[in-house]
Amino acid sequence: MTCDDTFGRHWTAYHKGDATFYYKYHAALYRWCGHAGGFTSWADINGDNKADITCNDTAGRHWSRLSTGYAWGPSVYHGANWCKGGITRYSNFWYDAYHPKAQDMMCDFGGYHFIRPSLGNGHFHSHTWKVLGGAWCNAAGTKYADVNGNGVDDLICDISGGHWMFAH
Ligand SMILES: [Ca+2]
Ligand SMILES: [Ca+2]
Repeated sequence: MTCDDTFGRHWTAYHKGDATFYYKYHAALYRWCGHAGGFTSWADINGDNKADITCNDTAGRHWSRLSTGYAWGPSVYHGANWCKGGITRYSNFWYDAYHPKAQDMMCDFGGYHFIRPSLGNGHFHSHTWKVLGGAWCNAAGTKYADVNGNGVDDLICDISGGHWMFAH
């Protein structure tokens, strides 16, 4: 369970295994991703089962800090003008036998979907691939989840009560 506010403050609640939680305010992350247009999303980008914090903004800039459990690695910048005007999401979409759980950087832009695969070490591939040949779904209705249970996420579309899926 995580909480992020517009001032760039971040909290997490750790389940202690006895139905109680340990709440931690991350002072080290204060003002990280608190700038205008910035939004935080949590994803395991290096595939070590610890959710990492990412920052994405409306200028298409992206940063991340790897979780070491209760502390954070240095801020890593992943470049600008990527997914500007679209919606950046993180998904374990790319099959990578060496880092089977590392989440990739996805961009849903109108009906088009793009991926920068995770390199499994907190960095992303410099190249961007288009996921499908043509337009499919829209950015707001696009979701990623592993529906068929094969270890990589499938592409899901929910629009106005209709539901579609591209399984892989
Ligand atoms: Ca991680
Ligand atoms: Ca799947």
